[in-house]
Amino acid sequence: MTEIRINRERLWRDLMELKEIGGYDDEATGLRGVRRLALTDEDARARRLVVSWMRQAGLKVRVDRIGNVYGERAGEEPGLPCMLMGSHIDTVATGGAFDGTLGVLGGIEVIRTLNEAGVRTRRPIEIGFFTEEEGVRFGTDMLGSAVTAGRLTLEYAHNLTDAGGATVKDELVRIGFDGDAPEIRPVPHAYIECHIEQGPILATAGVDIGIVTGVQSISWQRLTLRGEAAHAGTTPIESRADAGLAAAEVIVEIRRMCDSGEYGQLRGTVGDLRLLPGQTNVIPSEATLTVDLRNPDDTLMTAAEKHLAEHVDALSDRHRVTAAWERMARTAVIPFHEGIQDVIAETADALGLPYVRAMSGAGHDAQEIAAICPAAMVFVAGENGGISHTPREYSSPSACGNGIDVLANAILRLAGE
Ligand code: HGY
Ligand code: MN
Ligand code: MN
Ligand code: MN
Repeated sequence: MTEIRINRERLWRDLMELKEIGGYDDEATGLRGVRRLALTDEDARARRLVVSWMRQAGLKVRVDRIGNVYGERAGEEPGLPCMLMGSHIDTVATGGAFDGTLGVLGGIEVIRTLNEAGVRTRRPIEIGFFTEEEGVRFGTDMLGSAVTAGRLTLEYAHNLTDAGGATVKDELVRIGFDGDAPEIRPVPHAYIECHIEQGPILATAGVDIGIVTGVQSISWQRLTLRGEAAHAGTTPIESRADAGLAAAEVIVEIRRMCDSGEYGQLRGTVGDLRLLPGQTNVIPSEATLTVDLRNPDDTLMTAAEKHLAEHVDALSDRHRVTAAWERMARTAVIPFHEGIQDVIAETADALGLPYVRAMSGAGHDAQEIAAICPAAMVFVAGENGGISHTPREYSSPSACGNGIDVLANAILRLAGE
Protein backbone atom coordinates (compact mmCIF):
# COMPACT_ATOMS: atom_id res chain seq x y z
CA MET A 1 0.00 0.00 0.00
CA THR A 2 1.47 3.40 -0.92
CA GLU A 3 1.54 5.56 2.14
CA ILE A 4 -0.33 8.85 2.14
CA ARG A 5 1.34 12.05 3.28
CA ILE A 6 -0.49 14.96 4.86
CA ASN A 7 -0.01 18.64 3.92
CA ARG A 8 2.47 19.77 6.56
CA GLU A 9 2.34 23.47 5.72
CA ARG A 10 -1.44 23.51 6.11
CA LEU A 11 -1.25 21.65 9.43
CA TRP A 12 1.37 24.11 10.72
CA ARG A 13 -0.69 27.09 9.54
CA ASP A 14 -3.68 25.77 11.52
CA LEU A 15 -1.62 25.11 14.66
CA MET A 16 -0.23 28.65 14.57
CA GLU A 17 -3.67 30.18 13.90
CA LEU A 18 -5.34 28.27 16.76
CA LYS A 19 -2.45 29.15 19.08
CA GLU A 20 -3.46 32.82 18.91
CA ILE A 21 -6.89 32.16 20.40
CA GLY A 22 -6.04 32.61 24.06
CA GLY A 23 -2.51 33.64 23.09
CA TYR A 24 -0.66 35.83 25.61
CA ASP A 25 2.81 37.23 26.17
CA ASP A 26 4.35 35.11 28.92
CA GLU A 27 6.60 37.23 31.18
CA ALA A 28 8.47 34.30 32.68
CA THR A 29 9.68 32.98 29.31
CA GLY A 30 9.30 35.99 27.00
CA LEU A 31 7.38 33.67 24.64
CA ARG A 32 3.80 33.55 23.37
CA GLY A 33 1.83 31.19 25.60
CA VAL A 34 -1.71 29.90 25.29
CA ARG A 35 -4.34 30.31 27.98
CA ARG A 36 -7.52 28.61 26.79
CA LEU A 37 -9.22 27.02 29.79
CA ALA A 38 -12.18 24.77 29.09
CA LEU A 39 -15.51 26.48 28.28
CA THR A 40 -14.12 30.01 28.57
CA ASP A 41 -14.74 32.56 25.83
CA GLU A 42 -11.36 31.70 24.36
CA ASP A 43 -12.26 28.01 24.29
CA ALA A 44 -15.59 28.89 22.68
CA ARG A 45 -13.84 30.86 19.91
CA ALA A 46 -11.39 28.02 19.37
CA ARG A 47 -14.25 25.49 19.27
CA ARG A 48 -16.08 27.52 16.63
CA LEU A 49 -12.92 27.83 14.51
CA VAL A 50 -12.20 24.09 14.69
CA VAL A 51 -15.85 23.28 13.88
CA SER A 52 -15.57 25.54 10.81
CA TRP A 53 -12.46 23.61 9.72
CA MET A 54 -14.33 20.34 10.26
CA ARG A 55 -17.21 21.55 8.09
CA GLN A 56 -14.87 22.85 5.38
CA ALA A 57 -13.40 19.33 5.31
CA GLY A 58 -16.89 18.01 4.58
CA LEU A 59 -17.46 16.50 8.01
CA LYS A 60 -20.88 16.11 9.59
CA VAL A 61 -20.50 17.79 12.99
CA ARG A 62 -22.32 16.86 16.20
CA VAL A 63 -22.00 18.08 19.78
CA ASP A 64 -22.91 15.86 22.71
CA ARG A 65 -24.33 16.79 26.10
CA ILE A 66 -20.94 17.23 27.77
CA GLY A 67 -19.75 19.43 24.91
CA ASN A 68 -17.58 16.87 23.13
CA VAL A 69 -17.49 17.68 19.39
CA TYR A 70 -17.21 15.06 16.63
CA GLY A 71 -16.86 15.42 12.88
CA GLU A 72 -17.84 12.37 10.84
CA ARG A 73 -16.60 11.38 7.36
CA ALA A 74 -18.98 8.85 5.82
CA GLY A 75 -17.73 5.37 4.98
CA GLU A 76 -18.93 3.09 2.20
CA GLU A 77 -20.57 0.87 4.82
CA PRO A 78 -22.24 3.45 7.10
CA GLY A 79 -23.50 0.90 9.61
CA LEU A 80 -19.97 -0.16 10.52
CA PRO A 81 -18.43 1.17 13.77
CA CYS A 82 -16.23 4.18 13.00
CA MET A 83 -12.51 4.69 13.26
CA LEU A 84 -12.16 7.43 15.86
CA MET A 85 -9.33 9.96 16.26
CA GLY A 86 -9.37 12.67 18.91
CA SER A 87 -7.75 14.75 21.60
CA HIS A 88 -8.48 18.16 23.17
CA ILE A 89 -8.13 21.89 22.47
CA ASP A 90 -8.44 23.25 26.00
CA THR A 91 -5.14 24.18 27.66
CA VAL A 92 -3.66 24.84 31.09
CA ALA A 93 -3.18 28.49 32.08
CA THR A 94 0.43 28.52 30.85
CA GLY A 95 -0.05 26.29 27.85
CA GLY A 96 1.78 25.80 24.59
CA ALA A 97 0.59 25.42 20.99
CA PHE A 98 0.71 21.63 20.65
CA ASP A 99 -0.74 19.87 23.72
CA GLY A 100 -3.98 18.31 22.48
CA THR A 101 -4.33 20.56 19.44
CA LEU A 102 -1.85 18.48 17.39
CA GLY A 103 -4.15 15.45 17.59
CA VAL A 104 -7.29 17.41 16.71
CA LEU A 105 -5.94 19.60 13.89
CA GLY A 106 -3.85 16.65 12.72
CA GLY A 107 -6.99 14.54 12.51
CA ILE A 108 -8.72 17.20 10.40
CA GLU A 109 -5.64 17.28 8.14
CA VAL A 110 -5.91 13.48 7.75
CA ILE A 111 -9.50 13.95 6.54
CA ARG A 112 -8.50 16.69 4.07
CA THR A 113 -5.70 14.47 2.73
CA LEU A 114 -8.07 11.52 2.22
CA ASN A 115 -10.54 13.86 0.48
CA GLU A 116 -7.86 15.23 -1.85
CA ALA A 117 -6.62 11.72 -2.62
CA GLY A 118 -10.19 10.63 -3.37
CA VAL A 119 -9.80 7.79 -0.90
CA ARG A 120 -12.99 6.09 0.26
CA THR A 121 -12.97 3.84 3.31
CA ARG A 122 -15.24 0.98 4.40
CA ARG A 123 -15.75 2.47 7.83
CA PRO A 124 -16.81 6.00 8.75
CA ILE A 125 -13.92 8.01 10.20
CA GLU A 126 -14.44 10.52 13.00
CA ILE A 127 -12.26 13.21 14.52
CA GLY A 128 -13.32 14.61 17.88
CA PHE A 129 -12.25 16.88 20.69
CA PHE A 130 -13.21 16.32 24.30
CA THR A 131 -14.25 18.81 26.96
CA GLU A 132 -11.96 19.86 29.85
CA GLU A 133 -9.19 17.35 29.24
CA GLU A 134 -6.82 19.42 31.38
CA GLY A 135 -9.06 19.52 34.44
CA VAL A 136 -7.57 22.83 35.58
CA ARG A 137 -10.84 24.78 35.57
CA PHE A 138 -13.39 22.31 36.93
CA GLY A 139 -11.03 20.17 38.97
CA THR A 140 -10.92 16.78 37.27
CA ASP A 141 -9.07 15.90 34.10
CA MET A 142 -10.27 14.00 31.01
CA LEU A 143 -13.81 15.12 31.93
CA GLY A 144 -15.48 14.82 28.51
CA SER A 145 -13.87 11.52 27.58
CA ALA A 146 -14.54 10.10 31.06
CA VAL A 147 -18.26 10.79 30.56
CA THR A 148 -18.10 9.22 27.08
CA ALA A 149 -16.52 6.10 28.58
CA GLY A 150 -18.96 6.04 31.51
CA ARG A 151 -16.33 6.52 34.26
CA LEU A 152 -18.10 9.74 35.30
CA THR A 153 -21.84 10.37 35.02
CA LEU A 154 -23.17 13.24 32.91
CA GLU A 155 -24.93 14.64 35.97
CA TYR A 156 -21.75 14.62 38.07
CA ALA A 157 -19.84 16.31 35.25
CA HIS A 158 -22.55 18.93 34.62
CA ASN A 159 -22.57 19.93 38.29
CA LEU A 160 -18.82 20.45 38.70
CA THR A 161 -18.05 24.08 39.47
CA ASP A 162 -15.08 26.36 38.86
CA ALA A 163 -13.53 28.66 41.48
CA GLY A 164 -16.21 31.25 40.76
CA GLY A 165 -19.08 28.79 41.24
CA ALA A 166 -20.03 28.46 37.55
CA THR A 167 -21.08 24.91 36.69
CA VAL A 168 -19.98 22.94 33.63
CA LYS A 169 -23.61 22.91 32.50
CA ASP A 170 -23.96 26.71 32.89
CA GLU A 171 -20.82 27.25 30.86
CA LEU A 172 -21.80 24.79 28.11
CA VAL A 173 -25.09 26.67 27.73
CA ARG A 174 -23.38 30.08 27.90
CA ILE A 175 -20.96 29.28 25.07
CA GLY A 176 -23.55 27.40 23.02
CA PHE A 177 -21.96 23.94 23.21
CA ASP A 178 -24.60 22.17 25.29
CA GLY A 179 -25.24 19.66 22.57
CA ASP A 180 -27.94 17.03 22.41
CA ALA A 181 -26.08 14.16 20.77
CA PRO A 182 -25.84 11.15 23.11
CA GLU A 183 -22.45 11.13 24.76
CA ILE A 184 -22.52 7.39 25.12
CA ARG A 185 -21.85 6.80 21.44
CA PRO A 186 -21.93 3.69 19.25
CA VAL A 187 -18.74 1.85 20.23
CA PRO A 188 -15.96 2.81 17.80
CA HIS A 189 -14.01 0.13 15.97
CA ALA A 190 -10.82 1.61 17.46
CA TYR A 191 -9.36 4.92 18.66
CA ILE A 192 -5.97 6.50 17.98
CA GLU A 193 -4.79 9.76 19.54
CA CYS A 194 -1.72 11.59 18.30
CA HIS A 195 -0.23 13.77 21.06
CA ILE A 196 3.07 15.39 21.94
CA GLU A 197 4.99 13.29 24.47
CA GLN A 198 5.43 16.18 26.89
CA GLY A 199 8.56 14.56 28.29
CA PRO A 200 12.19 13.68 27.44
CA ILE A 201 11.96 10.02 26.31
CA LEU A 202 11.73 10.49 22.51
CA ALA A 203 14.21 13.36 22.42
CA THR A 204 16.70 11.29 24.44
CA ALA A 205 16.21 8.36 22.04
CA GLY A 206 16.64 10.69 19.08
CA VAL A 207 13.36 9.70 17.42
CA ASP A 208 10.25 11.68 16.42
CA ILE A 209 7.71 8.90 17.02
CA GLY A 210 6.57 7.06 20.14
CA ILE A 211 4.22 4.10 20.34
CA VAL A 212 2.48 4.56 23.67
CA THR A 213 2.12 1.38 25.74
CA GLY A 214 -0.20 2.90 28.32
CA VAL A 215 -0.74 5.70 30.84
CA GLN A 216 0.47 5.79 34.44
CA SER A 217 -1.97 6.15 37.33
CA ILE A 218 -3.05 9.63 38.41
CA SER A 219 -4.14 10.76 41.88
CA TRP A 220 -5.41 14.33 42.39
CA GLN A 221 -6.43 15.46 45.89
CA ARG A 222 -6.96 18.79 47.59
CA LEU A 223 -5.73 19.03 51.20
CA THR A 224 -6.97 21.76 53.55
CA LEU A 225 -5.00 22.32 56.78
CA ARG A 226 -6.60 24.56 59.42
CA GLY A 227 -4.66 26.06 62.35
CA GLU A 228 -5.16 29.41 64.03
CA ALA A 229 -4.44 32.96 62.93
CA ALA A 230 -2.30 34.85 65.45
CA HIS A 231 0.15 37.74 65.65
CA ALA A 232 3.45 37.01 63.87
CA GLY A 233 5.42 39.02 66.42
CA THR A 234 3.92 38.25 69.76
CA THR A 235 3.00 34.56 69.43
CA PRO A 236 5.73 32.28 70.85
CA ILE A 237 6.95 29.65 68.36
CA GLU A 238 5.96 26.72 70.56
CA SER A 239 2.35 27.82 70.91
CA ARG A 240 1.54 28.31 67.22
CA ALA A 241 -0.94 26.35 65.08
CA ASP A 242 0.74 27.36 61.84
CA ALA A 243 -1.10 25.89 58.82
CA GLY A 244 1.57 27.26 56.47
CA LEU A 245 4.37 25.40 58.26
CA ALA A 246 2.31 22.20 58.21
CA ALA A 247 1.77 22.61 54.45
CA ALA A 248 5.49 23.12 53.90
CA GLU A 249 6.20 19.86 55.72
CA VAL A 250 3.69 18.05 53.47
CA ILE A 251 5.46 19.33 50.36
CA VAL A 252 8.89 18.28 51.67
CA GLU A 253 7.52 14.82 52.59
CA ILE A 254 6.10 14.31 49.10
CA ARG A 255 9.52 15.04 47.60
CA ARG A 256 11.17 12.70 50.11
CA MET A 257 8.76 9.94 49.09
CA CYS A 258 9.66 10.44 45.42
CA ASP A 259 13.40 10.42 46.14
CA SER A 260 13.20 7.43 48.48
CA GLY A 261 12.40 4.81 45.83
CA GLU A 262 10.01 3.23 48.37
CA TYR A 263 7.14 4.06 45.98
CA GLY A 264 8.81 3.14 42.73
CA GLN A 265 8.84 5.92 40.10
CA LEU A 266 6.44 8.10 42.07
CA ARG A 267 6.14 11.71 40.89
CA GLY A 268 4.51 14.17 43.24
CA THR A 269 3.61 17.82 42.63
CA VAL A 270 1.97 20.50 44.76
CA GLY A 271 0.94 22.87 41.98
CA ASP A 272 -1.40 25.14 43.91
CA LEU A 273 -0.78 26.38 47.47
CA ARG A 274 -2.92 29.08 49.08
CA LEU A 275 -2.48 30.53 52.55
CA LEU A 276 -5.14 32.47 54.46
CA PRO A 277 -5.45 35.18 55.53
CA GLY A 278 -2.33 35.78 53.41
CA GLN A 279 -0.94 38.70 55.43
CA THR A 280 2.68 39.30 56.34
CA ASN A 281 2.16 39.64 60.06
CA VAL A 282 -0.51 36.95 60.60
CA ILE A 283 0.30 33.28 61.17
CA PRO A 284 -1.61 31.34 58.45
CA SER A 285 -4.82 29.87 59.80
CA GLU A 286 -5.47 27.89 56.63
CA ALA A 287 -3.42 26.24 53.90
CA THR A 288 -5.02 24.64 50.85
CA LEU A 289 -2.79 22.59 48.56
CA THR A 290 -3.39 20.36 45.54
CA VAL A 291 -1.50 17.06 45.53
CA ASP A 292 -0.87 15.50 42.08
CA LEU A 293 0.70 12.00 42.32
CA ARG A 294 1.63 9.84 39.32
CA ASN A 295 2.88 6.27 39.37
CA PRO A 296 3.31 3.57 36.68
CA ASP A 297 2.52 1.02 39.41
CA ASP A 298 -0.99 0.99 40.89
CA THR A 299 0.00 -0.85 44.08
CA LEU A 300 2.80 1.60 44.83
CA MET A 301 0.47 4.52 44.08
CA THR A 302 -2.02 3.22 46.66
CA ALA A 303 0.81 2.74 49.17
CA ALA A 304 2.00 6.30 48.56
CA GLU A 305 -1.49 7.75 49.10
CA LYS A 306 -1.84 5.73 52.31
CA HIS A 307 1.55 6.82 53.66
CA LEU A 308 0.87 10.47 52.88
CA ALA A 309 -2.49 10.36 54.65
CA GLU A 310 -0.85 8.84 57.74
CA HIS A 311 1.99 11.38 57.61
CA VAL A 312 -0.50 14.24 57.46
CA ASP A 313 -2.40 12.80 60.44
CA ALA A 314 0.80 12.73 62.49
CA LEU A 315 2.00 16.20 61.52
CA SER A 316 -1.42 17.75 62.06
CA ASP A 317 -1.30 16.54 65.68
CA ARG A 318 2.19 17.97 66.08
CA HIS A 319 1.16 21.34 64.59
CA ARG A 320 -2.31 21.35 66.21
CA VAL A 321 -3.98 21.75 62.82
CA THR A 322 -6.91 19.82 61.36
CA ALA A 323 -6.60 18.12 57.96
CA ALA A 324 -9.37 17.59 55.39
CA TRP A 325 -8.80 15.72 52.12
CA GLU A 326 -10.98 16.16 49.01
CA ARG A 327 -10.63 13.62 46.19
CA MET A 328 -10.47 15.32 42.76
CA ALA A 329 -9.42 12.50 40.42
CA ARG A 330 -8.07 8.96 40.56
CA THR A 331 -7.27 6.80 37.56
CA ALA A 332 -5.49 3.47 37.41
CA VAL A 333 -2.62 2.44 35.15
CA ILE A 334 -4.23 1.96 31.72
CA PRO A 335 -2.49 -0.30 29.18
CA PHE A 336 -3.16 0.42 25.49
CA HIS A 337 -4.32 -2.22 23.01
CA GLU A 338 -1.34 -4.19 21.72
CA GLY A 339 -2.90 -4.86 18.34
CA ILE A 340 -3.44 -1.16 17.70
CA GLN A 341 0.06 -0.43 18.97
CA ASP A 342 1.38 -2.93 16.40
CA VAL A 343 -0.62 -1.28 13.58
CA ILE A 344 0.99 2.03 14.54
CA ALA A 345 4.45 0.44 14.72
CA GLU A 346 4.04 -1.25 11.32
CA THR A 347 2.85 2.06 9.91
CA ALA A 348 5.89 3.89 11.25
CA ASP A 349 8.11 1.17 9.77
CA ALA A 350 6.41 1.51 6.38
CA LEU A 351 7.04 5.26 6.54
CA GLY A 352 10.67 4.68 7.49
CA LEU A 353 10.21 6.45 10.81
CA PRO A 354 12.16 5.08 13.79
CA TYR A 355 10.28 4.96 17.07
CA VAL A 356 10.44 3.83 20.69
CA ARG A 357 7.67 2.36 22.81
CA ALA A 358 6.98 4.31 25.99
CA MET A 359 4.44 4.66 28.79
CA SER A 360 2.80 8.07 28.98
CA GLY A 361 3.69 10.26 31.95
CA ALA A 362 0.71 12.49 31.20
CA GLY A 363 -2.97 11.66 31.26
CA HIS A 364 -4.84 11.55 27.96
CA ASP A 365 -8.33 11.13 26.60
CA ALA A 366 -7.15 7.87 25.07
CA GLN A 367 -6.96 6.32 28.53
CA GLU A 368 -10.69 6.89 28.95
CA ILE A 369 -11.72 5.74 25.48
CA ALA A 370 -9.62 2.60 26.06
CA ALA A 371 -12.44 1.47 28.35
CA ILE A 372 -14.90 1.23 25.43
CA CYS A 373 -12.80 0.17 22.45
CA PRO A 374 -9.25 -0.80 21.38
CA ALA A 375 -7.19 2.38 21.80
CA ALA A 376 -3.59 3.49 21.50
CA MET A 377 -1.55 6.63 20.93
CA VAL A 378 1.16 8.02 18.70
CA PHE A 379 3.62 10.30 20.48
CA VAL A 380 5.49 13.14 18.82
CA ALA A 381 8.82 14.31 20.21
CA GLY A 382 9.18 17.75 21.75
CA GLU A 383 12.20 20.05 21.82
CA ASN A 384 13.72 21.57 24.97
CA GLY A 385 13.63 18.08 26.52
CA GLY A 386 9.95 17.74 25.62
CA ILE A 387 8.93 20.33 28.19
CA SER A 388 5.19 21.03 28.22
CA HIS A 389 2.48 22.97 30.09
CA THR A 390 4.66 26.02 29.44
CA PRO A 391 5.07 28.36 26.46
CA ARG A 392 8.45 26.64 25.91
CA GLU A 393 6.49 23.61 24.62
CA TYR A 394 7.62 23.08 21.02
CA SER A 395 7.56 20.31 18.44
CA SER A 396 9.06 20.94 15.01
CA PRO A 397 7.00 21.01 11.81
CA SER A 398 8.73 17.82 10.66
CA ALA A 399 8.09 15.95 13.91
CA CYS A 400 4.44 17.04 13.84
CA GLY A 401 4.17 16.08 10.16
CA ASN A 402 5.75 12.67 10.81
CA GLY A 403 3.36 12.02 13.69
CA ILE A 404 0.29 12.89 11.66
CA ASP A 405 1.56 10.86 8.68
CA VAL A 406 1.68 7.86 11.06
CA LEU A 407 -1.82 8.70 12.32
CA ALA A 408 -3.16 9.04 8.76
CA ASN A 409 -1.85 5.70 7.53
CA ALA A 410 -2.80 3.79 10.66
CA ILE A 411 -6.34 5.22 10.49
CA LEU A 412 -6.56 4.42 6.78
CA ARG A 413 -5.59 0.82 7.42
CA LEU A 414 -8.03 0.34 10.32
CA ALA A 415 -10.87 2.09 8.47
CA GLY A 416 -10.52 -0.51 5.77
CA GLU A 417 -10.71 -3.51 8.11
O1 HGY B 1 -2.67 16.10 33.81
C1 HGY B 1 -2.38 15.54 32.76
O2 HGY B 1 -1.58 14.64 32.75
C2 HGY B 1 -3.01 15.97 31.45
O3 HGY B 1 -2.20 16.95 30.86
N1 HGY B 1 -4.33 16.49 31.66
MN1 MN C 1 -2.93 16.91 26.48
MN1 MN D 1 -1.96 18.91 29.14
MN1 MN E 1 -4.43 14.21 26.32
